[in-house]
Amino acid sequence: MSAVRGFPDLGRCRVMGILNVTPDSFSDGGIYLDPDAAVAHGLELAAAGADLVDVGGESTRPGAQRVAADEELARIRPVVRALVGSGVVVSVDTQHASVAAAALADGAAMVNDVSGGRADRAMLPLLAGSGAACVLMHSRGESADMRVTARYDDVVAEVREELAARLDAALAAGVDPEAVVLDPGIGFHKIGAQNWQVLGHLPELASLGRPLLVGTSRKTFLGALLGTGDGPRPTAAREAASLASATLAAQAGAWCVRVHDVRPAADAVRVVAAWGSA
Ligand code: PMM
Repeated sequence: MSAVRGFPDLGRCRVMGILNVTPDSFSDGGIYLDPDAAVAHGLELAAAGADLVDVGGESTRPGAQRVAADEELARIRPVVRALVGSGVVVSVDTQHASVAAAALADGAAMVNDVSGGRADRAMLPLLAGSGAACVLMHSRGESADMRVTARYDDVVAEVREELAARLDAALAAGVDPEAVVLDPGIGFHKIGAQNWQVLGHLPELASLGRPLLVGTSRKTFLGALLGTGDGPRPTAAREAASLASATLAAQAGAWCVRVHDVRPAADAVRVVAAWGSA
């Protein structure tokens, strides 16, 4: 697997713990809006085995309102500073270059942009200038309307092509290829079976030559899989499916899995590594 600048090879898939400092994220919205609660949870994630903690101040769930950069920064800044000060490796989940720049100045190690550098034209130049590691995720446009954006003839080929275009744009802006992690963006402009098709073909995306981050934790397609006549399985009851999918992503060669429940995932990635090692 290719190395990622600033991240030593651990001989296993990494675990990224999710910390949403938002009022409206789909699974943990509102719980960690208070900075003290957010910092305490970030420290818990790290103690549970998160290799990095992903701090986000803007919900990306379908239909969520965009948040102004200053509001987003006000939410995350005390949290990023406190976690970095405690030795936690922090990534910042933002589509705003100014928020990314402030978090990097505060010691964040990575920028996680769900727009893959599309949303803010200053993002790729910032990444190039800072040399920071980054996740470029696949998504399409700003529209929350999946009926418009989740149309594919061949979802695997098109996600691969569109990720390749984001990687090319990053390199053209001067981003170090060794700094880039790619992410298929599970649940972003992909519905139902499209997510399973992408997950079943991760090696085709890895053939772009960069490590992959995969985020399935508690997402709607798992709720749909496990649903009954009463509707989808509720978010809080998707933990086993989240763990199974993170385990399989690690087994398929993912560089990192992004999860809410860190301890079981941290155990699982170690089992995957040991399984292949003897
Ligand atoms: N998913 C969410 C937010 N940020 N970032 C990356 N790189 N990959 C993802 O799959 C991803 C993300 C939405 O989930 P959340 O509300 O649980 O954070």
